[in-house]
Amino acid sequence: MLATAVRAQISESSLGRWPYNSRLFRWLVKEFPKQTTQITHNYATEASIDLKNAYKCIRLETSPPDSITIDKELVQNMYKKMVMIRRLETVANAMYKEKIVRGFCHLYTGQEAVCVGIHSAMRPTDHLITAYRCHGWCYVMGIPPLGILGELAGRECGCQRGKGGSMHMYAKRFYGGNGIVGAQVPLGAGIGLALKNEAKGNVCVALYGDGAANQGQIFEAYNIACLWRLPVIFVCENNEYGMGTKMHRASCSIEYYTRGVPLPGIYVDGMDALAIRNATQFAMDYVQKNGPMIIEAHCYRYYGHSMSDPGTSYRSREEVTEMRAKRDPISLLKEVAISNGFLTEDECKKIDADAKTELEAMAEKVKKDKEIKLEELWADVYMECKEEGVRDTIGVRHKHFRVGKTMEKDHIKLKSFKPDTKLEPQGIPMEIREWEAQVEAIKDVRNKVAKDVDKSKPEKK
Ligand SMILES: Cc1ncc(C[n+]2csc(CCOP(=O)(O)OP(=O)(O)O)c2C)c(N)n1
Ligand SMILES: [Mg+2]
Repeated sequence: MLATAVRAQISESSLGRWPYNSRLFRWLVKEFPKQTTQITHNYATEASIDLKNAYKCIRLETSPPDSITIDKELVQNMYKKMVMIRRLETVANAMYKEKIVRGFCHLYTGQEAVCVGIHSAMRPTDHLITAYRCHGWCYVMGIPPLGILGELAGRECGCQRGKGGSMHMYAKRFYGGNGIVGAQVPLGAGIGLALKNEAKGNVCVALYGDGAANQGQIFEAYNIACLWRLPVIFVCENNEYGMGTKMHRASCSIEYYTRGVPLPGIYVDGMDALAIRNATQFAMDYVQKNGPMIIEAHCYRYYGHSMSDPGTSYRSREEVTEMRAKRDPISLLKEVAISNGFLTEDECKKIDADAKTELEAMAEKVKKDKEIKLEELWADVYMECKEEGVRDTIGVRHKHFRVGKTMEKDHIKLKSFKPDTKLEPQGIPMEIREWEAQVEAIKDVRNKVAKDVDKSKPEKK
């Protein structure tokens, strides 16, 4: 009976691949994990996944493809990263409760698909800037977990030698970790300006939350980025809550992807890492040719705003439980991986167990590490010191010196600071074309009226 059902499923697919989203197939995988994974394992090297309902688009003539071709390496990679981030946050949470991490700590749990999906579509030369909920981003942008945990605990092994803490971690082409809500968005536009000027075709991803989405500086950044056609993808990580406020109570429109007139926008299911990957790939191509666009990734945060917030006074426990049960991004990708024969249930368990062991060992290492010495506090302030000593240090002007490896030098190579002809709009969007046409029409009318007035004037004798 099982074999017949499975065979029927295989022949149902025109490509001879598993239609992972059919209800019967999901049921088979759930009921007979061993048998189905054995069978699927012999088949899959590649699979096509249907993403028809994952997007909504605005002000776009084309939209992201409604399917994605995936292979074993890609899915395994993405899955491992998501599990690693989940475990990283579990360890950070425990370290906070043990008072090893102090101060702020904003967990990313529940939003793993957003950073792993977006990062999987970025090239190694692209740039990224985000807000304070940054641990997942730090990891995908190349900070090793020990550097993240060490930084949270303020220890020497931290990626900023313990001087930055939770919200201030940086890496090559990764500009943090920013604690001032929304401030990273204009900074992201600035990075985009530098990239446009550098003219190597690189892109900046600038992220912000639904709670930041109503700030004026967001719209100012949209405006200048659109005017100068900057290669920036503005990503609203809509996790449905600000610090303690549901999105509906803070925003007159919760359709964040539509709100950047005349910027185009894509809404994507932020719990589906593959849909996010597809949307980002589309946006990467778009922004290089046309200038900025918005992606709204609709996700959900499982914990409170920060460690001091239990996260249950403005939402019910049932809501969180339901989201975890029905929309968990790791479970969703796991289902795809297993049903397409890219991973088995046992392999998934091993990935999780390995991540847990690895991170717990790192936590122990962090606990044994020490803080930097007091004299080092004003070291590594600048990448390159242009002045004599560290500016604005109280009393004595401290000498600049380097201790940490800090970041490898990888500046954007600016050609000129002037917004010159290279910044001229390339593909002018429809709204601007229409507006320019109207301006021309008004000019014509004015000229015509002026001529008529001239003609009607009596000639001077
Ligand atoms: C300019 C500024 N205003 C207020 C705050 C306080 N604050 C910290 S987080 C936050 C809510 C942000 O919510 P959202 O952007 O949705 O991010 P999320 O916490 O959901 O990741 C606020 C108001 C701040 N840090 N900076
Ligand atoms: Mg939010």
